[in-house]
Amino acid sequence: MTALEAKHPGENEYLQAVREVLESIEEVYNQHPEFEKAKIVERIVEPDRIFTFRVTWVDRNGEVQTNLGYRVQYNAALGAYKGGLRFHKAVNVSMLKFLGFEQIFKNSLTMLPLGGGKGGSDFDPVGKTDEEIMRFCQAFMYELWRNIGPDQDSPAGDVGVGGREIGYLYGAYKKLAREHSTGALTGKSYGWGGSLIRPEATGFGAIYYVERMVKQTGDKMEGKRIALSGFGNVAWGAAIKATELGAKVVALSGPDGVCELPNGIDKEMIDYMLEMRASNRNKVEDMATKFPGKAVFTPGKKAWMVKCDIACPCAFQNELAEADAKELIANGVKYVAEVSNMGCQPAAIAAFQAAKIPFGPGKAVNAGGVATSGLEICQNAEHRNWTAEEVDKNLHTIMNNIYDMCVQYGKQADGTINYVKGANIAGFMRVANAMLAQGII
Ligand code: 2IT
Repeated sequence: MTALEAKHPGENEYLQAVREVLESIEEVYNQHPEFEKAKIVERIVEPDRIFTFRVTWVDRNGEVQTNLGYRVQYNAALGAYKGGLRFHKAVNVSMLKFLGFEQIFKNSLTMLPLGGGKGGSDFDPVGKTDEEIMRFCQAFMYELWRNIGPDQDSPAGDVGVGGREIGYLYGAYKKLAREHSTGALTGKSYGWGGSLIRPEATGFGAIYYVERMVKQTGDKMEGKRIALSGFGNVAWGAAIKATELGAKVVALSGPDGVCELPNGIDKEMIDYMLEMRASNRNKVEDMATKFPGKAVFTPGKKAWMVKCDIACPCAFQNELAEADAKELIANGVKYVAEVSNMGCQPAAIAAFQAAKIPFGPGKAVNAGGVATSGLEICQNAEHRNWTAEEVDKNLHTIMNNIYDMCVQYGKQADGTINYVKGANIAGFMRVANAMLAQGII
């Protein structure tokens, strides 16, 4: 870590993600001198390569805009690079390196043949028109198309990139590459290569994992109050599945504040989340304006002020701080599961673990998204569309398997489960063994 900090000063998210993994695997790693000999850790922390490129496009006023685009191809020991694209004004190399690093182990946990990658741009979708988004996606693909493909690197969505953006990106890719390689991008719409359940998959998978965490303690989902942060694709899928299992979604949030939902969320409100996302306004207050009384807006506050049994960050890295953890604990939270990547700050995780509150880490909890991207690639390769039931059944099996591996590797002497440790060791071992078998490359 000292060497890495000196080599990559100021890359705080990246260093945070690496530190968490190295601390978790240290003991197991040291039992494998062959890993040490092949310098697996020194190699795995550095991406295979990073592409950085200029993206120039014309906005609605005819003005020329310039953004930066990136693709981090991190590790291909298990398969072609796979991971989302993030469009957000704060995107930089450190953020994409942390996301790409996490993706290696997450993809490993799915047991599918997926390497790790991530990409994106500092393009800010907030307030943009549909045409501006299309032109930006096309300009982004002018640069990226040569470096992706079903057997090379397959991007998907992340924050700021959903079905609409994937459609524009795929259209541009196909035109430039002159081939219909559907597996070059996932998260496509149904009808031209997309998979049923992919939009819901991150949220559904997360709730399948949470359900196991709850059952582990002899408890049940029914009647549980669950606070979600964000209101995007991930929170949407989690809200559907949590409601279906009889839990009550009591909070959603946005950069502008929190909406408390005293009676839980209903179908109309869940559908409205999609409109809120499509509007590019990025304001959760719109929910309270649309459903007065059913959603009560408080500006400037986070979802964690709302009393709940289960807390699920679904928005952005480091969104849940130590003070939030203390407030949740004081309000009686029973389970915490990260659905966003690295949603909790290290001190918040330490606070939950010290209070003996089961804590599920993002790379295990949210792996259903990329797992279903893997299933989309399978369907593309065999020129077939699976039914929703078939996809959901596969997703559920994968999440159960991930949960079981976390328990296997994370069981502590006192009988409690350290899910962070379990996920990191299980994810790491598969990649490390593959790297070892494939030689020094
Ligand atoms: O963080 C993630 O796992 C994603 N944004 C989804 C990646 C993917 O390739 O589906």
